[in-house]
Amino acid sequence: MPRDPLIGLVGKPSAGKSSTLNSLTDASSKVGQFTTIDPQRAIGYLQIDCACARFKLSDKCKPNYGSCVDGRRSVPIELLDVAGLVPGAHQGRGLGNKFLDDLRHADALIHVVDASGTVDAEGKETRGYDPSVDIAWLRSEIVAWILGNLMTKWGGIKRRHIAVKATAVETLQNQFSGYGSTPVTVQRTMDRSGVKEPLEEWSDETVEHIVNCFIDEKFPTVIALNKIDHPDADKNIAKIAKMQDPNAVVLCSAISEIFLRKMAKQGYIKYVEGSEFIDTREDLIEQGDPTGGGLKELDEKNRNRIENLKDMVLYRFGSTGVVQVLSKAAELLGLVPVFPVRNTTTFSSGASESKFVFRDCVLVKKGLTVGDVARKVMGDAPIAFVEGVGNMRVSEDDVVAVGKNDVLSFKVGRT
Ligand SMILES: Nc1nc2c(ncn2[C@@H]2O[C@H](COP(=O)(O)OP(=O)(O)OP(=O)(O)O)[C@@H](O)[C@H]2O)c(=O)[nH]1
Ligand SMILES: [Mg+2]
Repeated sequence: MPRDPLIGLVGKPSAGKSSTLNSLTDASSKVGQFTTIDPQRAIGYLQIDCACARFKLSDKCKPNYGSCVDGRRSVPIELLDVAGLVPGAHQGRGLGNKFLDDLRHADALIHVVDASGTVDAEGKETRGYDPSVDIAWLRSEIVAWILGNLMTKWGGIKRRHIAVKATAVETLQNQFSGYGSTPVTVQRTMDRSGVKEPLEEWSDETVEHIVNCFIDEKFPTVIALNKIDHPDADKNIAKIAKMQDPNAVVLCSAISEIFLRKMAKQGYIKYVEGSEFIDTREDLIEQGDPTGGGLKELDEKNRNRIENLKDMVLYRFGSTGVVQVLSKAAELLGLVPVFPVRNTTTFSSGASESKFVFRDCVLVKKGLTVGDVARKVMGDAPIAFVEGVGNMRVSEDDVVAVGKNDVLSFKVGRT
Protein backbone atom coordinates (compact mmCIF):
# COMPACT_ATOMS: atom_id res chain seq x y z
CA MET A 1 0.00 0.00 0.00
CA PRO A 2 1.49 3.43 -0.85
CA ARG A 3 2.53 5.33 2.25
CA ASP A 4 1.78 8.96 2.95
CA PRO A 5 4.51 11.25 1.65
CA LEU A 6 7.11 12.31 4.22
CA ILE A 7 9.34 15.36 3.83
CA GLY A 8 12.62 15.36 5.75
CA LEU A 9 14.36 18.51 6.96
CA VAL A 10 18.16 18.27 6.92
CA GLY A 11 20.97 20.70 7.57
CA LYS A 12 23.75 21.49 9.97
CA PRO A 13 23.02 22.32 13.61
CA SER A 14 21.37 25.72 14.10
CA ALA A 15 20.54 26.18 10.41
CA GLY A 16 16.89 26.56 11.38
CA LYS A 17 15.38 23.12 10.75
CA SER A 18 13.21 23.07 13.86
CA SER A 19 12.18 26.69 13.29
CA THR A 20 11.18 25.88 9.72
CA LEU A 21 9.24 22.87 10.93
CA ASN A 22 7.50 24.93 13.61
CA SER A 23 6.69 27.71 11.17
CA LEU A 24 4.93 25.18 8.92
CA THR A 25 3.26 23.30 11.73
CA ASP A 26 1.76 25.93 13.94
CA ALA A 27 -0.89 26.78 11.38
CA SER A 28 -4.17 28.21 12.52
CA SER A 29 -5.70 25.33 10.59
CA LYS A 30 -4.13 22.86 13.00
CA VAL A 31 -6.53 20.12 14.01
CA GLY A 32 -6.28 18.76 17.55
CA GLN A 33 -5.20 15.16 17.05
CA PHE A 34 -2.98 16.11 14.15
CA THR A 35 -0.08 17.87 15.81
CA THR A 36 3.26 16.50 16.89
CA ILE A 37 3.68 12.76 16.45
CA ASP A 38 6.97 12.49 18.29
CA PRO A 39 9.67 15.09 18.87
CA GLN A 40 10.94 14.76 15.31
CA ARG A 41 7.75 14.26 13.39
CA ALA A 42 5.05 16.84 12.91
CA ILE A 43 2.26 17.71 10.56
CA GLY A 44 2.82 20.71 8.31
CA TYR A 45 0.31 22.21 5.94
CA LEU A 46 0.81 22.19 2.20
CA GLN A 47 -1.16 24.80 0.28
CA ILE A 48 -2.83 23.48 -2.87
CA ASP A 49 -5.59 24.51 -5.28
CA CYS A 50 -8.72 22.78 -4.00
CA ALA A 51 -11.16 21.02 -6.33
CA CYS A 52 -13.95 23.14 -4.83
CA ALA A 53 -12.80 26.16 -6.86
CA ARG A 54 -13.04 24.19 -10.12
CA PHE A 55 -16.70 23.39 -9.38
CA LYS A 56 -17.49 26.81 -7.88
CA LEU A 57 -18.36 25.25 -4.51
CA SER A 58 -15.85 27.02 -2.28
CA ASP A 59 -18.58 28.31 0.03
CA LYS A 60 -19.47 24.69 0.90
CA CYS A 61 -15.92 23.39 1.26
CA LYS A 62 -15.12 22.25 4.78
CA PRO A 63 -12.14 19.88 5.03
CA ASN A 64 -12.07 17.20 7.73
CA TYR A 65 -8.39 18.07 8.24
CA GLY A 66 -6.70 21.37 7.49
CA SER A 67 -8.68 24.24 6.02
CA CYS A 68 -9.86 25.77 2.77
CA VAL A 69 -10.22 29.49 2.16
CA ASP A 70 -11.59 30.54 -1.24
CA GLY A 71 -10.16 27.46 -2.92
CA ARG A 72 -6.72 27.69 -1.28
CA ARG A 73 -6.60 24.51 0.74
CA SER A 74 -4.11 23.60 3.48
CA VAL A 75 -3.56 19.86 3.42
CA PRO A 76 -1.73 18.08 6.24
CA ILE A 77 1.60 16.56 5.28
CA GLU A 78 4.09 14.77 7.48
CA LEU A 79 7.44 16.42 8.21
CA LEU A 80 10.52 14.90 9.78
CA ASP A 81 13.05 17.04 11.63
CA VAL A 82 16.39 15.25 11.41
CA ALA A 83 18.95 16.29 14.02
CA GLY A 84 21.77 18.53 12.79
CA LEU A 85 24.35 16.88 10.53
CA VAL A 86 28.03 17.83 10.65
CA PRO A 87 30.88 17.06 8.24
CA GLY A 88 31.92 13.44 8.87
CA ALA A 89 28.38 12.44 9.87
CA HIS A 90 28.52 9.28 7.74
CA GLN A 91 31.44 8.07 9.91
CA GLY A 92 29.39 8.67 13.01
CA ARG A 93 30.48 12.21 13.90
CA GLY A 94 27.81 13.94 15.95
CA LEU A 95 25.71 10.74 15.96
CA GLY A 96 25.58 11.27 12.20
CA ASN A 97 24.89 7.70 11.11
CA LYS A 98 21.90 7.42 13.38
CA PHE A 99 20.55 10.73 12.05
CA LEU A 100 21.16 9.67 8.47
CA ASP A 101 19.25 6.47 9.14
CA ASP A 102 16.23 8.60 10.09
CA LEU A 103 16.22 9.83 6.49
CA ARG A 104 15.45 6.40 5.07
CA HIS A 105 11.73 7.03 5.18
CA ALA A 106 11.78 10.49 3.61
CA ASP A 107 10.45 10.99 0.08
CA ALA A 108 11.95 14.43 -0.42
CA LEU A 109 14.37 16.57 1.54
CA ILE A 110 14.44 20.21 2.49
CA HIS A 111 18.03 21.26 3.07
CA VAL A 112 17.79 24.20 5.43
CA VAL A 113 20.83 26.41 4.87
CA ASP A 114 21.83 29.24 7.20
CA ALA A 115 22.18 31.99 4.60
CA SER A 116 23.28 34.56 7.19
CA GLY A 117 26.74 33.02 7.63
CA THR A 118 26.40 33.33 11.42
CA VAL A 119 26.81 29.59 12.00
CA ASP A 120 29.85 27.50 11.04
CA ALA A 121 29.79 23.92 9.67
CA GLU A 122 29.62 22.51 13.20
CA GLY A 123 26.74 24.76 14.19
CA LYS A 124 28.84 27.15 16.27
CA GLU A 125 28.10 30.86 16.26
CA THR A 126 30.40 32.93 14.08
CA ARG A 127 30.25 35.77 11.56
CA GLY A 128 31.11 35.79 7.86
CA TYR A 129 30.99 32.01 7.32
CA ASP A 130 30.45 31.08 3.64
CA PRO A 131 27.30 28.88 3.60
CA SER A 132 27.67 28.03 -0.11
CA VAL A 133 29.94 25.14 0.87
CA ASP A 134 27.28 23.59 3.12
CA ILE A 135 25.22 22.44 0.15
CA ALA A 136 28.10 20.40 -1.27
CA TRP A 137 29.29 18.80 1.96
CA LEU A 138 25.84 17.86 3.15
CA ARG A 139 25.14 16.18 -0.16
CA SER A 140 28.48 14.37 0.02
CA GLU A 141 27.59 13.05 3.49
CA ILE A 142 24.40 11.52 2.11
CA VAL A 143 26.33 10.03 -0.81
CA ALA A 144 29.01 8.64 1.53
CA TRP A 145 26.35 7.13 3.80
CA ILE A 146 24.60 5.20 1.02
CA LEU A 147 27.82 4.40 -0.85
CA GLY A 148 29.44 3.14 2.35
CA ASN A 149 26.52 0.84 3.10
CA LEU A 150 26.77 -0.54 -0.43
CA MET A 151 30.54 -0.89 -0.73
CA THR A 152 31.06 -2.85 2.50
CA LYS A 153 29.02 -5.63 0.91
CA TRP A 154 29.89 -5.08 -2.76
CA GLY A 155 31.94 -8.27 -3.23
CA GLY A 156 29.09 -10.45 -1.96
CA ILE A 157 26.47 -8.46 -3.85
CA LYS A 158 28.40 -9.01 -7.10
CA ARG A 159 28.86 -12.76 -6.50
CA ARG A 160 25.17 -13.26 -5.80
CA HIS A 161 24.23 -11.10 -8.78
CA ILE A 162 26.21 -13.42 -11.08
CA ALA A 163 25.06 -16.62 -9.36
CA VAL A 164 21.33 -15.90 -9.63
CA LYS A 165 21.61 -14.17 -13.03
CA ALA A 166 19.76 -11.13 -11.67
CA THR A 167 19.24 -7.88 -13.55
CA ALA A 168 21.02 -4.77 -12.27
CA VAL A 169 17.62 -3.37 -11.24
CA GLU A 170 16.82 -6.48 -9.17
CA THR A 171 20.20 -6.52 -7.45
CA LEU A 172 20.13 -2.78 -6.70
CA GLN A 173 16.54 -2.89 -5.51
CA ASN A 174 17.57 -5.53 -2.96
CA GLN A 175 20.11 -3.06 -1.63
CA PHE A 176 18.03 0.10 -1.90
CA SER A 177 14.68 -1.20 -0.60
CA GLY A 178 15.76 -0.15 2.91
CA TYR A 179 15.67 3.46 1.70
CA GLY A 180 12.05 3.04 0.65
CA SER A 181 13.01 2.46 -2.97
CA THR A 182 10.80 0.61 -5.44
CA PRO A 183 11.84 -1.18 -8.65
CA VAL A 184 10.52 1.87 -10.52
CA THR A 185 12.87 4.15 -8.57
CA VAL A 186 15.81 1.90 -9.42
CA GLN A 187 14.83 1.67 -13.10
CA ARG A 188 14.67 5.48 -13.25
CA THR A 189 18.06 5.60 -11.49
CA MET A 190 19.56 3.36 -14.18
CA ASP A 191 17.97 5.38 -16.98
CA ARG A 192 19.27 8.59 -15.44
CA SER A 193 22.79 7.15 -15.04
CA GLY A 194 23.19 6.12 -18.66
CA VAL A 195 25.33 3.18 -17.43
CA LYS A 196 25.25 0.26 -19.87
CA GLU A 197 28.01 -2.11 -18.67
CA PRO A 198 26.97 -5.18 -16.67
CA LEU A 199 26.97 -4.68 -12.91
CA GLU A 200 29.86 -7.07 -12.26
CA GLU A 201 32.13 -4.80 -14.34
CA TRP A 202 31.24 -1.53 -12.61
CA SER A 203 34.21 0.47 -11.35
CA ASP A 204 34.11 2.25 -7.98
CA GLU A 205 33.43 5.50 -9.87
CA THR A 206 30.47 3.91 -11.67
CA VAL A 207 28.97 2.71 -8.38
CA GLU A 208 29.38 6.22 -6.94
CA HIS A 209 27.74 7.69 -10.04
CA ILE A 210 24.81 5.27 -9.64
CA VAL A 211 24.45 6.22 -5.96
CA ASN A 212 24.33 9.90 -6.95
CA CYS A 213 21.63 9.17 -9.51
CA PHE A 214 19.72 7.14 -6.92
CA ILE A 215 19.78 10.05 -4.48
CA ASP A 216 18.49 12.41 -7.17
CA GLU A 217 15.61 10.00 -7.83
CA LYS A 218 14.81 9.00 -4.26
CA PHE A 219 15.50 12.23 -2.39
CA PRO A 220 14.65 15.26 -4.54
CA THR A 221 15.96 18.18 -2.51
CA VAL A 222 14.82 21.76 -2.00
CA ILE A 223 17.53 24.20 -0.92
CA ALA A 224 15.86 26.49 1.64
CA LEU A 225 18.08 29.54 2.13
CA ASN A 226 16.93 30.52 5.60
CA LYS A 227 17.49 33.67 7.72
CA ILE A 228 17.01 36.06 4.78
CA ASP A 229 15.95 38.63 7.38
CA HIS A 230 19.59 38.84 8.49
CA PRO A 231 21.62 41.75 7.02
CA ASP A 232 24.53 39.44 6.06
CA ALA A 233 22.33 37.13 3.99
CA ASP A 234 22.25 39.09 0.72
CA LYS A 235 25.75 38.42 -0.54
CA ASN A 236 25.52 34.72 0.37
CA ILE A 237 22.18 34.36 -1.41
CA ALA A 238 23.64 35.96 -4.54
CA LYS A 239 26.60 33.58 -4.49
CA ILE A 240 24.54 30.43 -3.91
CA ALA A 241 21.94 31.42 -6.50
CA LYS A 242 24.68 31.45 -9.13
CA MET A 243 25.85 27.95 -8.19
CA GLN A 244 22.55 26.10 -7.85
CA ASP A 245 19.65 25.10 -10.08
CA PRO A 246 17.31 28.08 -9.51
CA ASN A 247 14.34 25.73 -9.66
CA ALA A 248 15.43 24.03 -6.44
CA VAL A 249 16.21 27.15 -4.36
CA VAL A 250 13.69 28.96 -2.14
CA LEU A 251 14.46 31.93 0.11
CA CYS A 252 12.86 31.99 3.55
CA SER A 253 12.82 33.34 7.05
CA ALA A 254 11.41 30.80 9.45
CA ILE A 255 11.46 33.06 12.52
CA SER A 256 9.56 35.76 10.65
CA GLU A 257 6.77 33.32 9.79
CA ILE A 258 6.64 32.01 13.38
CA PHE A 259 6.42 35.57 14.69
CA LEU A 260 3.68 36.61 12.25
CA ARG A 261 1.57 33.54 12.96
CA LYS A 262 1.94 34.09 16.68
CA MET A 263 0.92 37.76 16.43
CA ALA A 264 -2.06 36.83 14.26
CA LYS A 265 -3.17 34.13 16.68
CA GLN A 266 -2.98 36.56 19.59
CA GLY A 267 -5.18 39.02 17.73
CA TYR A 268 -2.60 41.75 17.02
CA ILE A 269 -2.51 41.51 13.23
CA LYS A 270 -4.39 40.04 10.30
CA TYR A 271 -2.04 37.83 8.35
CA VAL A 272 -2.70 35.42 5.49
CA GLU A 273 -0.20 32.61 6.11
CA GLY A 274 2.58 32.60 3.56
CA SER A 275 1.48 35.88 1.93
CA GLU A 276 2.84 39.42 1.97
CA PHE A 277 -0.31 40.84 3.49
CA ILE A 278 -0.28 42.08 7.06
CA ASP A 279 -2.78 44.48 8.54
CA THR A 280 -2.41 46.08 11.93
CA ARG A 281 -5.19 47.83 13.84
CA GLU A 282 -3.82 51.18 12.61
CA ASP A 283 -3.78 49.97 8.99
CA LEU A 284 -7.43 48.95 9.16
CA ILE A 285 -8.50 52.19 10.83
CA GLU A 286 -6.66 54.07 8.10
CA GLN A 287 -8.56 52.00 5.52
CA GLY A 288 -11.86 53.20 7.02
CA ASP A 289 -12.75 50.52 9.57
CA PRO A 290 -13.19 52.49 12.84
CA THR A 291 -13.01 49.26 14.92
CA GLY A 292 -9.61 48.37 13.43
CA GLY A 293 -10.94 44.90 12.63
CA GLY A 294 -11.19 44.27 16.35
CA LEU A 295 -7.41 43.89 16.50
CA LYS A 296 -5.40 44.69 19.64
CA GLU A 297 -3.03 47.65 19.85
CA LEU A 298 0.63 46.73 19.20
CA ASP A 299 3.30 47.85 21.64
CA GLU A 300 6.28 49.87 20.41
CA LYS A 301 8.64 46.89 20.25
CA ASN A 302 6.36 44.64 18.20
CA ARG A 303 5.31 47.52 15.95
CA ASN A 304 8.96 48.14 15.12
CA ARG A 305 9.59 44.47 14.60
CA ILE A 306 6.70 44.21 12.16
CA GLU A 307 7.79 47.34 10.26
CA ASN A 308 11.30 45.94 10.06
CA LEU A 309 10.03 42.57 8.88
CA LYS A 310 7.95 44.23 6.17
CA ASP A 311 11.01 46.14 4.94
CA MET A 312 13.60 43.37 5.23
CA VAL A 313 11.52 40.36 4.19
CA LEU A 314 8.01 40.88 2.86
CA TYR A 315 8.52 43.81 0.47
CA ARG A 316 11.86 42.50 -0.79
CA PHE A 317 11.08 38.81 -1.14
CA GLY A 318 7.27 38.79 -1.42
CA SER A 319 6.72 36.55 1.61
CA THR A 320 8.55 34.75 4.42
CA GLY A 321 8.98 31.90 1.94
CA VAL A 322 8.31 28.94 4.25
CA VAL A 323 5.01 27.99 2.61
CA GLN A 324 6.80 28.09 -0.74
CA VAL A 325 9.55 25.81 0.62
CA LEU A 326 6.99 23.09 1.26
CA SER A 327 5.21 23.73 -2.05
CA LYS A 328 8.52 23.37 -3.84
CA ALA A 329 9.18 20.01 -2.15
CA ALA A 330 5.71 18.85 -3.19
CA GLU A 331 6.40 20.07 -6.72
CA LEU A 332 9.72 18.21 -6.96
CA LEU A 333 7.94 15.09 -5.74
CA GLY A 334 5.08 15.68 -8.16
CA LEU A 335 2.47 15.24 -5.43
CA VAL A 336 -1.11 15.01 -6.66
CA PRO A 337 -4.00 15.95 -4.35
CA VAL A 338 -6.83 13.43 -4.77
CA PHE A 339 -10.32 14.08 -3.39
CA PRO A 340 -12.19 10.93 -2.36
CA VAL A 341 -15.93 11.65 -2.20
CA ARG A 342 -19.03 9.54 -1.73
CA ASN A 343 -21.06 11.18 -4.42
CA THR A 344 -19.36 12.35 -7.62
CA THR A 345 -22.18 14.72 -8.56
CA THR A 346 -22.68 16.56 -5.27
CA PHE A 347 -19.09 15.87 -4.02
CA SER A 348 -20.35 15.15 -0.55
CA SER A 349 -18.83 12.50 1.70
CA GLY A 350 -19.80 10.46 4.70
CA ALA A 351 -22.64 8.05 5.26
CA SER A 352 -25.38 10.66 5.31
CA GLU A 353 -25.68 13.30 2.66
CA SER A 354 -23.99 16.35 4.05
CA LYS A 355 -24.16 19.93 2.90
CA PHE A 356 -20.36 20.12 2.77
CA VAL A 357 -18.16 19.12 -0.17
CA PHE A 358 -14.66 17.70 -0.65
CA ARG A 359 -14.18 16.82 3.00
CA ASP A 360 -11.20 14.58 2.29
CA CYS A 361 -7.99 15.05 0.38
CA VAL A 362 -5.03 12.69 0.12
CA LEU A 363 -1.64 13.50 -1.34
CA VAL A 364 -0.24 10.82 -3.60
CA LYS A 365 2.97 10.58 -5.55
CA LYS A 366 2.86 11.17 -9.28
CA GLY A 367 2.35 8.18 -11.52
CA LEU A 368 -0.03 6.28 -9.22
CA THR A 369 -3.09 4.66 -10.75
CA VAL A 370 -6.71 4.93 -9.65
CA GLY A 371 -6.33 1.38 -8.27
CA ASP A 372 -3.24 2.36 -6.21
CA VAL A 373 -5.15 5.27 -4.70
CA ALA A 374 -8.18 3.04 -4.01
CA ARG A 375 -6.00 0.66 -1.98
CA LYS A 376 -4.34 3.54 -0.17
CA VAL A 377 -7.67 5.09 0.83
CA MET A 378 -9.77 1.95 1.32
CA GLY A 379 -7.13 -0.51 2.56
CA ASP A 380 -8.12 -4.12 1.96
CA ALA A 381 -11.84 -3.43 1.41
CA PRO A 382 -12.90 -5.05 -1.88
CA ILE A 383 -13.52 -2.37 -4.51
CA ALA A 384 -16.35 -3.12 -6.94
CA PHE A 385 -15.71 -0.14 -9.18
CA VAL A 386 -14.53 3.49 -9.11
CA GLU A 387 -16.40 6.56 -10.27
CA GLY A 388 -15.05 9.90 -11.44
CA VAL A 389 -16.84 13.25 -11.79
CA GLY A 390 -20.48 12.95 -12.90
CA ASN A 391 -20.85 9.26 -11.94
CA MET A 392 -18.58 8.19 -14.79
CA ARG A 393 -16.82 4.88 -14.32
CA VAL A 394 -13.01 5.09 -14.41
CA SER A 395 -10.57 2.25 -14.94
CA GLU A 396 -8.35 1.21 -12.04
CA ASP A 397 -5.41 1.38 -14.45
CA ASP A 398 -5.89 5.07 -15.26
CA VAL A 399 -3.23 7.36 -13.82
CA VAL A 400 -4.24 10.15 -11.44
CA ALA A 401 -2.98 13.66 -12.13
CA VAL A 402 -3.89 17.21 -11.16
CA GLY A 403 -7.30 17.88 -12.69
CA LYS A 404 -7.57 14.34 -14.09
CA ASN A 405 -9.03 11.39 -12.16
CA ASP A 406 -8.45 13.40 -8.99
CA VAL A 407 -12.07 13.35 -7.75
CA LEU A 408 -12.95 9.72 -7.10
CA SER A 409 -15.59 7.63 -5.41
CA PHE A 410 -14.61 4.09 -4.40
CA LYS A 411 -17.55 1.72 -4.45
CA VAL A 412 -17.09 -1.19 -2.07
CA GLY A 413 -18.48 -4.65 -2.77
CA ARG A 414 -17.77 -7.65 -4.94
CA THR A 415 -18.41 -7.34 -8.65
N1 LIG B 1 17.61 35.55 11.95
C1 LIG B 1 17.04 34.36 11.87
N2 LIG B 1 17.33 33.42 12.78
C2 LIG B 1 16.73 32.23 12.66
C3 LIG B 1 15.81 31.94 11.63
N3 LIG B 1 15.38 30.65 11.78
C4 LIG B 1 16.01 30.17 12.86
N4 LIG B 1 16.81 31.11 13.41
C5 LIG B 1 17.62 30.99 14.64
O1 LIG B 1 18.63 30.02 14.44
C6 LIG B 1 18.84 29.30 15.66
C7 LIG B 1 18.73 27.81 15.40
O2 LIG B 1 17.43 27.48 15.00
P1 LIG B 1 16.85 25.99 15.08
O3 LIG B 1 15.56 26.00 14.36
O4 LIG B 1 16.86 25.50 16.46
O5 LIG B 1 17.96 25.21 14.27
P2 LIG B 1 18.10 23.64 13.96
O6 LIG B 1 18.56 23.53 12.57
O7 LIG B 1 16.85 22.93 14.31
O8 LIG B 1 19.27 23.24 14.95
P3 LIG B 1 19.61 21.79 15.57
O9 LIG B 1 18.34 21.19 16.08
O10 LIG B 1 20.60 22.08 16.62
O11 LIG B 1 20.21 20.97 14.47
C8 LIG B 1 17.81 29.82 16.65
O12 LIG B 1 18.44 30.76 17.48
C9 LIG B 1 16.78 30.47 15.77
O13 LIG B 1 16.10 31.52 16.41
C10 LIG B 1 15.49 32.97 10.69
O14 LIG B 1 14.70 32.84 9.77
N5 LIG B 1 16.15 34.15 10.87
MG1 LIG C 1 16.46 21.35 15.69
